[in-house]
Amino acid sequence: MGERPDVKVAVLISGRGSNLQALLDACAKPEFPAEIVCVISNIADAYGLERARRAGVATQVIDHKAFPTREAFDAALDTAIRAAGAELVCLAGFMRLLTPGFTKAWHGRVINIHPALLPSFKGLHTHRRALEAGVKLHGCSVHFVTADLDDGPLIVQAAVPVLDGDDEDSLAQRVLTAEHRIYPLAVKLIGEGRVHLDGRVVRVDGAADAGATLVNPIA
Ligand code: NHR
Ligand code: GAR
Repeated sequence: MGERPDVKVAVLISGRGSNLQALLDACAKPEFPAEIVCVISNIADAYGLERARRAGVATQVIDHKAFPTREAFDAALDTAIRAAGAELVCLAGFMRLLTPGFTKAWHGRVINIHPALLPSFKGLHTHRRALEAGVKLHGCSVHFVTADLDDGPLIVQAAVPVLDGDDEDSLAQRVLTAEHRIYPLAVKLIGEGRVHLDGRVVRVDGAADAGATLVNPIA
């Protein structure tokens, strides 16, 4: 009584789907306030589709190459997402830029996980570029999606150290572990109705601040 229904989520993927798996695992817990109603991939053999099937979640392949324009592809996405009854769209390694028409129609209801501490390292190859830049702290960000790439309001971020001897793979793995923690957290906060968009800034109700300053290296 008085409980809000679970938020219905569509997850869009293009690949291996480890972030999808983290969301599936979170949603399998009875107290988690979200339900994944469909997984959509633009790539027919994305491994994430197998993860969804195994979890008993409906899947759909919408191949961007089958459409004459980006607008037509996005219209097909929109139709499929609405047909599934989704209220929130989670991009999880989804590799196609969304058109302004789509991001406007879904403003405040599409989120993405990006493997960098935005606004640093927008775009692709974030770990390589972080190593080249010599940053000592790197990480990941969950943000609302707007028409501008990797530019939307930030919801949750996690920082990880860059360690001596890191290569792209070891750094990616450390960041990915943090992604699997903060993506379900962000969906939980939205499902609980605690996330509020205020222009470029997101407010999270009733959240504690991180306890500590992360310094790297320590000497
Ligand atoms: N769409 C909009 N409008 N805004 C964002 O912030 C988006 C987005 C779609 C996806 C995820 C993203 C990332 O976190 C994302 C954010 C794809 C590209 C890209 O250049 C860039 C960023 C992201 C996803 N895609 C090429 C394209 O032409 C295709 C690349 C490929 O197919 O391999 O769409 O990094
Ligand atoms: C993740 O690291 C995600 O942050 C990143 O791709 C990986 C997908 O892994 N996303 C982007 O770079 C978006 N352009 P996954 O398929 O195992 O979740």
